[in-house]
Amino acid sequence: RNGISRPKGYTVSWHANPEVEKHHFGMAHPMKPWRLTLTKEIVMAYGMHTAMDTHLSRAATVEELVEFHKEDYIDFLSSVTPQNLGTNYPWLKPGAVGYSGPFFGVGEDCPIFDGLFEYCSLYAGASIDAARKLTSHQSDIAINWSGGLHHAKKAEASGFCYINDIVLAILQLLRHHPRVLYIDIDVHHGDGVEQAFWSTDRVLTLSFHKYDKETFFPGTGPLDDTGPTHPDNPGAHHSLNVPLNDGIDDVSYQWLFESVVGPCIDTYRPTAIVLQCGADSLGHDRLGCFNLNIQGHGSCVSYVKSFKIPLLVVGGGGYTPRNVARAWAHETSICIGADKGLDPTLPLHTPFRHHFAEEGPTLFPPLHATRFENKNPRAYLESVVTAIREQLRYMHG
Ligand code: V1P
Ligand code: CA
Ligand code: ZN
Repeated sequence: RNGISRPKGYTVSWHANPEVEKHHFGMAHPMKPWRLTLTKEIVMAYGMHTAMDTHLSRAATVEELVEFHKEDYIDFLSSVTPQNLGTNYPWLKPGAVGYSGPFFGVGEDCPIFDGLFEYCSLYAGASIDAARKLTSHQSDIAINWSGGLHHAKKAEASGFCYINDIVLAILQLLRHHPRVLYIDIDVHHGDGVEQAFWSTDRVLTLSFHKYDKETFFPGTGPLDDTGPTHPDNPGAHHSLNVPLNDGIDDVSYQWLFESVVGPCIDTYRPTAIVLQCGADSLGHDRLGCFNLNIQGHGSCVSYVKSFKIPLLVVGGGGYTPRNVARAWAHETSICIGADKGLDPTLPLHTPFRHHFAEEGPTLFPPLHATRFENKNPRAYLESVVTAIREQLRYMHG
């Protein structure tokens, strides 16, 4: 169907567990795990699952989670429920006073919902499995759209992220790979991953994001934050940040991405790459402020894939579910090399077709007039590229 067949000469694996999709952060919360159901429906409607090794992922074990996270934080995540929250953790009760116990980042952004630990351990297990498929040479590209939760810290949930599956996956890759490049195209700064590998030269982190210290979450990731610069720190110069303003479009973003990522790969020579594909950098995202189309976002995946380096692809943000599903389905097609042959009319039927009614059943809806004005002049983008190339010169001391 649709001319979909297994890619010749390489293997793509898909890691997912439908249990993840059933969890709810709460009605008003922008993170909707069911966007993964929508993604899978498009992928299957095109027949793309027949071109990949599909794996039902399992929950990460506590032993695996504590490779990065603090044990008391994992104890907390695995035992807290909406019902016992107020009783067992009185300091987390709204309005609690006079207690300075651990906070673990719980709150409006990171609520305690039913099945929280199952949700976390399943998306983390999928990223760990995906990384192991790469290290065992059973896959060339491994995909986990439920992962990419880049803000989680050692002992703190942050920005809708509880477990940092990316850090756990990179730790797996580092068992076999001398150098891992992490690239993050989510509209937010990949602060948790950057911080985790702040002190090593075996991971180069590179995040593209909207940056405004005062008004845009998480407020970190200016151009000159390249890692602790004291001379005996091997991690110095191994964090790269590309801060952007509102409204960047496909043409600018693609030029910028290739002008930055190309030299990073040439200089650092990674033996594995992790690409976080947060879809909140698309136009019309509920939280984002960029103007990328599905094609522009996907061109980042095509470019990274073209280097033929073992690749782990993960999801991340993305708050307009129908567009998240379009983007990640399109990017799945790029991974299996089917993007050129894909019919742009979504082959969807009820009950899923109605989710795409707003723009019609197309994979590539054009942006409409309500988009953000592009506040990234060419001269600004050129200055960023120059600065990054300058920073890369420090990398080998
Ligand atoms: O802006 C904030 C915090 C809460 N304020 C006190 C400052 N939080 C953001 C978090 C965005 C997280 C993005 C995660 C990712 O990078 C990876 C999965 O995409 C936030 C926003 C916002 N507009 O930035 N939280 C919420 N909106 C929110 C809205 C409704 C209900 C709960 C949270
Ligand atoms: Ca980013
Ligand atoms: Zn985001």
